[in-house]
Amino acid sequence: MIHCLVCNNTVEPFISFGRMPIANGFLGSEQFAQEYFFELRVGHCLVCHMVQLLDQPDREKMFHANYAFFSSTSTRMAEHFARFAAQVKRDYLGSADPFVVEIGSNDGIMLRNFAQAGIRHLGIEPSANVAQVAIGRGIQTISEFFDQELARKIVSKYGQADVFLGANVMCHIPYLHSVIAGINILLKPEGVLIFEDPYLGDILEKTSYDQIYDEHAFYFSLSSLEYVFKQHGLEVVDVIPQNVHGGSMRYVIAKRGKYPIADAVIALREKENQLGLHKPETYVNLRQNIERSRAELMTLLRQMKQSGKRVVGYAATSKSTTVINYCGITPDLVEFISDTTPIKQGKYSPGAHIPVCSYDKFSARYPDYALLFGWNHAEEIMAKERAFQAAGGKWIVYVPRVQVIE
Ligand code: DWN
Ligand code: SAH
Ligand code: ZN
Repeated sequence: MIHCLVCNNTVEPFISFGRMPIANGFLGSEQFAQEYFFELRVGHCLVCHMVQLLDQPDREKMFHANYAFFSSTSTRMAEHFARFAAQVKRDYLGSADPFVVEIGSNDGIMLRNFAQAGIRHLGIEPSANVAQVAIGRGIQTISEFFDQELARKIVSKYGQADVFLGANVMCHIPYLHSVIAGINILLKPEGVLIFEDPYLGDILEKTSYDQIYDEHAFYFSLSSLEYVFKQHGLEVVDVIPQNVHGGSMRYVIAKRGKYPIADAVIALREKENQLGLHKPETYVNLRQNIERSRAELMTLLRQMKQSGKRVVGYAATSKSTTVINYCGITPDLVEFISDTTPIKQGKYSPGAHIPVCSYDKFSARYPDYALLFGWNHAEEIMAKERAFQAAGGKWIVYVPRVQVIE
C-alpha cells in the first residue's frame, strides 16, 4: 500500500511509465554504465485527490551544481515573468520597504525584475550553477533547499516577507507540509503566497503526460491544494490560468479571512467537479489516452524511417525524457536533438542516449521532420524557424494529439 504525501491515506496507482532515468540527467558516454534509474509511477489519492509520483529519486540526484535547466533560455518566458513581477508590484508591494522571497529562482528570470527596481528580495535556489548565474546578475540568492527550518533562519536574518513566490517549483517538493509551514512562518500576517505550476486539468484535457517526470512530485488541482492549505490555516483567494508550459495555473494564497475569495475560485471548483478530477475512472481514461498517444507517435516515427526521412528532435526538454523512454524512441528513429543550452550539448539524452547537439547542426542541414519536444514553446520556436518550414521542413507534435504540421 502506498501512502499519500499529503494526507497519508491510500494512493491508487494508475500508470507506470517503467524504468526512467533522471529527466535532466544528460550524460557523457563514460557515464552510461553508472546511469541511475527508478520506476516512474503515478497515483491518485482517494481522499485528498492529490495526483502524485509514487517514487521520487533523492533531491540531490536532481538538483545540484550541474543542473541542466536554465530558465532564461526562453525569451517568451522572460516576458511572462516580467509581467508576473509587474502585477505583484502593482497589487501586493504597498508597504514601506517590501520584501519578496522566491523559491526555485533558478537563474533569476523572475527576481531580476525586482532587483532592477531596487526592491528587497531573496532567491532560494539549491542548484548551485544556476544560482550562480543569478548572483552574477546582482540578484541576492542563497543556494539551499527551502523547508521549514530554512524559513526560520531567513526570518531571523531578514524579517518577514510581503510576498512569497514560486514558479514551477512547489510541485517539485514532496515535503509539501514543511514548505507550507515555512511559508506560514515567513509571511507577514497580510502577506501572500503566489505560485504557478502545470495544471492537472490541462494535463488531462491535452494528454500532456510528458509533464510527468522525476522532478514533478505533484500534479496540482485547486481541490487538492485547498485540502492541503486548509490544514495550515491558509486559503486560496484567487486562481488565474496561464498560457505557459502547456497550461499552468497561478494560485494566490493568504492567511484565512484576510482577503475576499475571487469568483474565479468558485468557478474553478465547479469546473473540476465536472471534469471528474476526484473520480478514479478519470485516471483510467488518462492512461488509455497516454497509451494511444504512444502507439500513434511510434507508428508515425517508424513510417518516417521506412520511407527514408530524416527526423531530428527539437529542444532537449526534461519532458522529452518521459516521451523518449516510455515510447521507446531510439537514435535510429531520431538522429539527434538540437538544443540551445551549452551544458546539454555534446552529451546524450537520459536513458535512450540520443546525441544532443547545438542549434547550428539543425540549421546547417535541415531534417525532413523536427519532432517538437519543446511543444510548450511552439509559438516562440515556430516563429523563429520559418526558414525551416520554407525549406519544406515539417513539425511533428504529440500534444494535444499526434500530428504533422506543414
Ligand atoms: O518545471 C520545470 C520547467 C519550468 O522547466 C523544470 N522541472 C524543468 C524545465 O522543464 P523543461 O526542460 O521541460 O522546460 P522547457 O522550458 O520546456 O524546455 C527548455 C529546453 O528547450 C531547454 O533545454 C532549451 C530548449 N529550447 C531550445 O533549444 N530552443 C527552448 C527554446 C525556447 C528554443 O527556442
Ligand atoms: N522558477 C523557474 C525554475 C523552475 S525549475 C522557472 O519557472 O523557470 C525548478 C527549480 O526549483 C530548480 O531550479 C530547482 O533547483 C529548484 N528547487 C528544487 N527543489 C527546491 C527546494 N526545496 N527549494 C527551492 N528550490 C528548489
Ligand atoms: Zn491524500
